[in-house]
Amino acid sequence: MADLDVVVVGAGFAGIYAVHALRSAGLTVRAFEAGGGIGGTWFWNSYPGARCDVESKDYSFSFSPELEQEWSWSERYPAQPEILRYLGHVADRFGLRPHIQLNTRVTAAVWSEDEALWSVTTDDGAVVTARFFVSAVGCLSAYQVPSLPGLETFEGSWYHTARWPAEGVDFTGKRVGLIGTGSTGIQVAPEVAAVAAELYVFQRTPNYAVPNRNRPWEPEAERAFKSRYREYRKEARESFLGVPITGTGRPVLDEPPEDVQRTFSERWRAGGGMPFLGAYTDLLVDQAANDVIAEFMRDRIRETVDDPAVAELLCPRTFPVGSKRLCQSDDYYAMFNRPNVTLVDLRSTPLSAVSAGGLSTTSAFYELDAIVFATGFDAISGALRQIDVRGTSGVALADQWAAGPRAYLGVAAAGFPNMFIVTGPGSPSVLSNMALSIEQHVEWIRDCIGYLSAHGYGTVQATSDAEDAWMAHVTEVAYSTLFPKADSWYIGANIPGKPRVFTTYVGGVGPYGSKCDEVAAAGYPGFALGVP
Ligand code: N01
Repeated sequence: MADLDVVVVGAGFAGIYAVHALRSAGLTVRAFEAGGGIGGTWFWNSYPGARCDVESKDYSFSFSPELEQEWSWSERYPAQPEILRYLGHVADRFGLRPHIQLNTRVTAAVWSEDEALWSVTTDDGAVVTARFFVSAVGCLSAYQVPSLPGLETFEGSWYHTARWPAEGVDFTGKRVGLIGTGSTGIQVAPEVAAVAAELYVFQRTPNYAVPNRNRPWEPEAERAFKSRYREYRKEARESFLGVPITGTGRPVLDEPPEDVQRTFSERWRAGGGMPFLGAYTDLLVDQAANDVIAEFMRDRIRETVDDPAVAELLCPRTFPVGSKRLCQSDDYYAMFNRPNVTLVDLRSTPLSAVSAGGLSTTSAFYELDAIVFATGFDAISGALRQIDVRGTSGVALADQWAAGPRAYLGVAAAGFPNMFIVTGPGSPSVLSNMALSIEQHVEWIRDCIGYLSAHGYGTVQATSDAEDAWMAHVTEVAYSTLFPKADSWYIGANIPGKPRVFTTYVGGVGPYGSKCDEVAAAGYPGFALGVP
């Protein structure tokens, strides 16, 4: 007899909702969270400037119409402290905290075939057993610090943005080096530049950023919007990205150039990546179409940055727009006009070493008081691979995923009975509105467990054939787009030695949800169901 029905790993958006949904279904649940607070990504990434690039009205739970009505977001794009407050409110409102054990890292999870249960070990040495094991570890949790020779000799302070000190960092008057110009680096840079004596931005690959045009959510607009929230949520679930977007519905290459400029300019003025990239139907599938939006964006960089040489270095050229996460910032490019900001091009002069006083490239030495690493994550599979997960016959998940992470419908790995992965490899996850995708997955998992009980089954596991077929479909859809052209974390290219496999489903949130619903309605074809 297991101690619990379900062990959940993680207490971010996914873990919080899993605890609520599974408990509401009558199951006994405990979540383990490595952090000292709930919030996951939004607990750890408390660096200055951290803000979601999905609008607050979308990036929030939809499961409770009351919650939806009573919570008021202050801004169009929510900042990290507000999201953390929101998640705290959800945990309190639904009485979830007693079921979440903080400061506890799951180190191993082993399936026992004889007993049909998972034994889950935590870093305090405790072992708990459960019928089901639900990973809610998140797609962007295993952070990466590059191995720079001499880092241990640095006499200043260094930080990774995904482990930001809760008390904050005062960079006033400091000489700061920032490594990394992805979504995170682009957010943190202007905040540091505003107070630091000097900011050196060490750029390996320039990135595309669209304006946020962030603004307060005025009470009147909020009231009007909330009067049709339910309808809007339904549209979101059926949409392509988990956010209803209105595009022109036409290919950019069929449009007169002046119409294209007008459309892009309007969307640029309105702000936000999704409506901008969703303006035309061919932008993410046709390189020639993508070249049009890329040149529009490079023109905006050139007109913003005063020094033409710096502007050219900031112009991305090596990957299609949108094939890496489109960054959002109102201040990033203009920041390079400040006298205390220097762009260092690592393509022509790579980093060579860190020493007591600062950072060296192959051509210069930069004296620094602090280094900020915004160098990203071992995404999608990294956090789960850090746990010693063993399925049927003791097979390690890390070995099974040696050629790349995989899961049937992005939720269940073959050979790992009664284990579910919220927004796992093969689901729309990071290329969708995560809040919505998390809800969809958790509800599907809850219903699957409910089906097993109702029909006298005790175990469920994806078959290898179903997993193979699904991942082949995921790959086929991905390779009909421009996504695989980028050396991105989506494809594992940012981690030395990681297999280059594109595992996010880009066939659309709506179609994906329908497929999951069909599988459930048909009695779970592609899964082997077993009696206890
Ligand atoms: O990480 P990244 P991130 N030497 O992997 C550079 C989400 N997010 O934390 O491109 C020098 O994108 C690396 O350079 P290169 C969002 O989904 C969302 O910024 O590999 N540089 C790159 O510039 C996002 O996509 C929000 O050449 C090194 C950077 O570090 C995801 O999180 C905000 C290096 C890493 O960029 C990850 O974003 C923040 C080295 N050795 C994050 N190693 C919003 O919602 C790496 N780099 C707005």
